[in-house]
Amino acid sequence: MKKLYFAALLYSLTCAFSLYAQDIAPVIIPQPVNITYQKGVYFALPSPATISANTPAAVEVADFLKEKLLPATGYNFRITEQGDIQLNINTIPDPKLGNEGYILSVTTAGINISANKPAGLFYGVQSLLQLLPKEIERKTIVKKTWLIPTVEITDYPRFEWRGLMLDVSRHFFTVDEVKQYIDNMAKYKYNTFHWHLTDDHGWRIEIKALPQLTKIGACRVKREGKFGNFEFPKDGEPATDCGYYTQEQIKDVIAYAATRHIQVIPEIDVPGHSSAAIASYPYLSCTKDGKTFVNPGSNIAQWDSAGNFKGLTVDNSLNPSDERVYTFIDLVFSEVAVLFPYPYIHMGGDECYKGYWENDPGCKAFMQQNGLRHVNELQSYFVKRVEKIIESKGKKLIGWDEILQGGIAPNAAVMSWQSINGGIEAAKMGHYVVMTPNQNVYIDLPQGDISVEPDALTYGTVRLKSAYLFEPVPNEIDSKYILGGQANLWTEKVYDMKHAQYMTYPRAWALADVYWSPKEKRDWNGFVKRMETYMHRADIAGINYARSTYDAIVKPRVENNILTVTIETEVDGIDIYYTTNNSTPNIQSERYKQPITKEGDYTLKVTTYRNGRQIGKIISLDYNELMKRAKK
Ligand code: TNX
Repeated sequence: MKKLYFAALLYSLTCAFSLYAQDIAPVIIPQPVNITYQKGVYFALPSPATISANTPAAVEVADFLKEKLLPATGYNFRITEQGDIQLNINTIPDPKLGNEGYILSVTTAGINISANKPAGLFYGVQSLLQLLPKEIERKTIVKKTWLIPTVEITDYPRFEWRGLMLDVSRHFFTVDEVKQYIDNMAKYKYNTFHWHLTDDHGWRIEIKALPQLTKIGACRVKREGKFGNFEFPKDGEPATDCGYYTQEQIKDVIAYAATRHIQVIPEIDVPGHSSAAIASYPYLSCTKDGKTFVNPGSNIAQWDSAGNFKGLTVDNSLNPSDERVYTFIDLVFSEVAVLFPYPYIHMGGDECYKGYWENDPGCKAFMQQNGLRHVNELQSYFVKRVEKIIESKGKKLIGWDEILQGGIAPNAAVMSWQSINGGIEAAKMGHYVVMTPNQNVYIDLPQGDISVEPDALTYGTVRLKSAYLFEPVPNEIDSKYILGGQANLWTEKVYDMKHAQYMTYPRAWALADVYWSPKEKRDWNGFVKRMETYMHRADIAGINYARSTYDAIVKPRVENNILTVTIETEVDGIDIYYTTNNSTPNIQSERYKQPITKEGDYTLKVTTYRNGRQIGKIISLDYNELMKRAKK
């Protein structure tokens, strides 16, 4: 009888377990190198559960895991000798795992993660967390059996540099927000946080030798609304919109990131983009006219009638012919180099407007004395000086691809943003490269139709699929020079952390696959399915993300003087419905099958459905807008 009862219990438990099967089939972002699993067989976390770790560094990873498991499970994991979850640093390194790889094995008896280095254990732990039911993302206790599918995973990254960049100058983010951003990126095995700390719109890092930088440079006049067209500061208007990190706070962020195996790379953007520094110390510029202000989001660019860039109305570049500028840079990088324990310091170098240099008697004389024929060579002179300063602090220089202009500094690494071409050029000369072409990885650009996306810069669109299909290693170069890639979040038009998350995800999920997973595992349809799992998890975790990938893509063109509109979707299995009579489209509207060719003035309204349920937004484009786009 007892036996029968036990068998019945076992049966009902197995049923219960297999009911969960769909819920927790192994889905991991980024896609592991190799994963096998046994369908319907699980390990259930016991309570009280135990973790073992074989070195002090492994214990740190165990502590991180404990902390992540506690809120939703309520289980107080003890660290013991032979734990239910075992974290082991290999005594004999496994060459295929390198510094960041791991093996994760879940059997009905328990969990084992092994790695050569703590970073690998940490990534094994991230995969384990992703294997747990999505409720693990909750911050309060969930009463349930915590089942983990039995898997064997062998995993290691394709690239050593997997970054996200956050611009905290255009819009400031608090220490807690920055930590939250870092904690989230760690889930997807990103290992580099590029912190864009200075720009025209605010200097955000305390430099003790140069107190004005944060006294003046960290504050701007307050403006609300659409960043980019704000009124210039008025005479005597107080600058009340302030934000910077003290050195203690910077250390705190670096330590927080370090427990997540993320290196923090500081960017001090010189010689352009330096309004905040010049407002603090006007002697740094050629003009020295005291007219440079910490930009609150005003437009300082001038364009001619044909739409070509003419120049800047405010001088925002450092004067490369003035020794005091190098003294300033030395002071800044002395402190930066002590704070940030990682090899690279990013010196910016992008978009330096050289018009003020061209007209400056000092710069002209300096160029003549030094045999510099063009202002690009003057910039190159500047970058080489900065490289010497950075190297004198025991660090390496990385900068945006403009540092190639006029000749690259001898050991500089290049972050290629205008396209991949700067990266190709640099790699061909034997320089290391981080690929960040705006066409694929600029997550400040809209990810869907601009008519339904939030305020954003619009010189391009980066749809999820173009992020996913990005290939960081061009054919013609030696792949050893490509350190990896990043997604860059510029924040001119990113107004708060929720908005930052919306811009980041799902594109940073896609790019996690690009930077971590083997190239041959790239599979768009498979990614879409995994992404949907993560959307549910993000819902529970309270992380914002965009669903723009489900929206229709409207492509108007003019053919034989008639407007023709093609509509596509980037996700398969989605139906498009539209109207041209001003009514709101739904599943009963015309289903899109072929390009729409219709004469006369009309408004196209389009939406998308999947399995009979609306999944995309309604996009409404009137005739003028369609024609405008068709002509582009
Ligand atoms: C270009 S990317 C910039 C940034 C802007 C960004 C906007 C780069 C190195 N410079 O200053 O914020 O475009 O997408």
